[in-house]
Amino acid sequence: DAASDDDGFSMQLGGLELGRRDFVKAGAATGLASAAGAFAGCQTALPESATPSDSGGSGSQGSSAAHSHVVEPGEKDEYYGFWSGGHSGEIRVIGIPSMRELARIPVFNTEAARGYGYDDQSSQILEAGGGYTWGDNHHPNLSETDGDYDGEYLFVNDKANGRIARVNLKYFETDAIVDVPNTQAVHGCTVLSPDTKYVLGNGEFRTPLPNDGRDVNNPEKYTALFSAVDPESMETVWQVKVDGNLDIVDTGKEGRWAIASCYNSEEATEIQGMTHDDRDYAKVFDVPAIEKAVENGDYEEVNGVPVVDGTRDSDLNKGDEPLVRYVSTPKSPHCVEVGPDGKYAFIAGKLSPTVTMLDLDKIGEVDDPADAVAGRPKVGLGPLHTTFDGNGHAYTSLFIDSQVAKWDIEKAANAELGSSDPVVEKLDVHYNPGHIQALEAMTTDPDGEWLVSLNKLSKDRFLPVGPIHPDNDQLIHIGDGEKEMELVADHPAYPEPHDCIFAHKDKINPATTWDKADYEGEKPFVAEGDSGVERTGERSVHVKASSKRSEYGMFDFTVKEGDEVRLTMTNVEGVRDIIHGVAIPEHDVNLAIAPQDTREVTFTADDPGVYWIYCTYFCSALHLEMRSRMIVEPR
Ligand code: CUK
Ligand code: CUA
Repeated sequence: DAASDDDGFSMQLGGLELGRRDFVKAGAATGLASAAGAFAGCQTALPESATPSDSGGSGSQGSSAAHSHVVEPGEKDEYYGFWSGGHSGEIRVIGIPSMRELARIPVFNTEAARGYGYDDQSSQILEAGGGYTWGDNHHPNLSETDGDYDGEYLFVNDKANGRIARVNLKYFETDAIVDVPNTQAVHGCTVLSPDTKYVLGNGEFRTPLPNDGRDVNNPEKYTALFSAVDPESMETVWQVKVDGNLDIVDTGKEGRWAIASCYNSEEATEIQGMTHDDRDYAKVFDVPAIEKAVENGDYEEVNGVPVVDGTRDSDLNKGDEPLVRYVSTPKSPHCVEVGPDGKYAFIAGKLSPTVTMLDLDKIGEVDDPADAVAGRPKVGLGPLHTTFDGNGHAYTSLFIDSQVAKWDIEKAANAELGSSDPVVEKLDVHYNPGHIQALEAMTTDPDGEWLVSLNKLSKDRFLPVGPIHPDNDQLIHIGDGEKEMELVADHPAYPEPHDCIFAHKDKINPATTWDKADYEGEKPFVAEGDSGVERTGERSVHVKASSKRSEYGMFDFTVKEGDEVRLTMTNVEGVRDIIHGVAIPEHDVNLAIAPQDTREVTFTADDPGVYWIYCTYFCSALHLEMRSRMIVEPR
């Protein structure tokens, strides 16, 4: 029961249960510059009452940074950062290096400030994506051309409902969500470099195939799928059935290899079984070989998708060109990242203090995929994610040590497996980093300079806001990798980012107003003077109106009780940043319309009466007067 659980927790800590105050005092008295944190267990980070340690944590870590991240008033950031929002379902746009939040892009969630999930178009995107009201997005990816970000799209997974969404970076808006068939949890997600041929999604949870009630009590028949989605049509074009599950994925730079990590090769359904064996594996997918198998008809169609068999015993894995190579790794690896030159895939050990380097030039040549292991530096406790400065260094987050380990890639390739010699430097970060990301680290030409460590816990770093704390994203200066790392800023993050990706501002070209041509044929453009009400049926009307500062195209309109009202509203402004909103009290109507855009909403006018429509965006000195009346006459 709960009470004895609590006792058990204190007991686990032995005599180390110190109050936070005592602990801070003790730390100060002994002149410790850093304290606590390293005692954290793998799955549970312990509170402040852990042992002081010289190797980890950051309880009293301070900063008087030599490198400023301040962007002066009127100046702009150099980089866009796109943060996954975890189970908030959104993407956040943050300027680097200032760490200022610039925008939130609702993706799997509804969001009132932008009217997302309120107007018909965005409601249809959510509906087509399965009709769920939330998602758990972890891995944002930017579309690439020639291995570099082309600024067109951002793709992100939904772990909760097995989906992938696309954000149109012209408008910073979600424009498609695909509910990937046959898959329950899309976790790893990446684009196939160098030209975004596919968006690839890792099915993490194993389920019966199809999951329609068959085999529910036969876990040995469950399976996990690796999925390829077409980035334009957003349709799932093929899937690969594998042994074990799939965690995270990245691709080589040449469009051939996709490398995924796997835990639970035991295929167990509870943790004891999942952690029974000593080893797991990475899976290396040969994309052209998979395409060939699909072309040859070597698949089973399940829910409209060709599913090829990539399990170890599959005939398709027997020949010279196996679809999937299974590479043995230490137990429960976590992230896979491919370095900028595409030579190595870096597979973080999580339970093992090492990172396994897989030689992608060799993986297609060797008989035993284990012979493609090119290095395995020992970097510290709990390695989760790796990023790059483009100058030969890798930086790996250490979840348990609460540190970033910087290490030399070529040294690691030449060192003995398990050597810690390649480690150049370690920096204490706040509690329990997950992803770390450096500028443009996923391209062939990373920019170095800044790195962000996305730490899961903030504890006492910020003003307390109740028991649910923000995360702590820390900005770290890395320069060109020749100098020491320096912690520059803390940044509180609302739950719960996992990963982020950075693009230089020159690679992103957002529109400042809408381009009518982009929705021609889908929605009308209601010019001033085109406003009016048209009865379209016994119980339906179409209301069309324009909006500008500070009036709607109609000061009032009349419908009948019970009418289904389709309201089409255009913002005819040509000036950027003049948004008009449409709020209709007691009808759950909420539109946000950017200049030259049209939004539509359909609702029922159930109750006779007068309803004052008002504008939600403060658009002019007469914003409060920007009103219209919906008159609902009794039938
Ligand atoms: S996962 Cu969250 S910290 Cu979903 Cu990329 Cu590693
Ligand atoms: Cu339009 Cu306020």
